[in-house]
Amino acid sequence: MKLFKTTKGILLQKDKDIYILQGEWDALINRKNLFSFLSEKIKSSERMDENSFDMLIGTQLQAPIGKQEVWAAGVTYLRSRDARMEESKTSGGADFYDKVYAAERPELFFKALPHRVAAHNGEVYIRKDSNWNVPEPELTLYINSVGEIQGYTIGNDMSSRSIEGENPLYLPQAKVYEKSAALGPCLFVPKDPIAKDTVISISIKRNGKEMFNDSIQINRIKRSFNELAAFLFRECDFADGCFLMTGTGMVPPNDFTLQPGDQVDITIDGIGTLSNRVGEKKP
Ligand code: DO4
Ligand code: MG
Repeated sequence: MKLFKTTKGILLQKDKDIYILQGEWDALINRKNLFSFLSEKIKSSERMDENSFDMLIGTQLQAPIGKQEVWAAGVTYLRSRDARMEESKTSGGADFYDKVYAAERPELFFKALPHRVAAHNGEVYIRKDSNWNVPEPELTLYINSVGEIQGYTIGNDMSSRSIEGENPLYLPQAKVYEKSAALGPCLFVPKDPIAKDTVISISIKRNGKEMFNDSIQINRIKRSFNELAAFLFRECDFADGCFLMTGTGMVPPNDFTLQPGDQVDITIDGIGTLSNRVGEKKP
């Protein structure tokens, strides 16, 4: 099932059927066995026709987030480790990426508060003080307040490679700024954990021309999703649950940087496509 958060309320899509759910987003999603709860809830929920659904999704869609913090895991795929070792060669920081890939403790960092998160079809920003910017397509977990993964969405962990490459201690500036994250288009709530052969793919277009595309199966990740969630919940409480981006397995070639106007489309099997135009913070 898929949950869509709109300015007009919460919509649930189950195969071809659409339901309007009563209730508030955070209270609705933060529970044990969300799939079973939603399966019961639709029995007493009003239906919506496909045209009204398409109209609401086209004009009123929000990111599938309420009050949750967004966290991110890093260097969970070999491709990310290698790209970061390369970009930090001259700063002397390369060893840190190699070590964290192999270490028991994963890299976890705070990514965004909800107001910095772009929705599907919204703008993501690149920093004006960075000359090397990339999107990071990442399967993103929704974890309830007791640490259990209840759903999935598509995440874009926008990153400045020049700032992080200059010095790994600049990571928060490379990663955290206005509209440096996107989530959407929906929260996917499957009966069972997401399939290990799920494919995540990215396409970047400039003036309609494709500049980069790539794809990877999520089973290429070094760590399990439960392991990442468990580390995050070790010493943090999340009253409304939280979102955790699980790291990128795709990095454009070193001569590529995003420009304002670029179109970034990230697709994950079973969830959909998260589309964002690249912009910059207004002065
Ligand atoms: O080590 C810095 C961040 C890594 C990251 O965001 C990723 O691997 O996706
Ligand atoms: Mg990332």
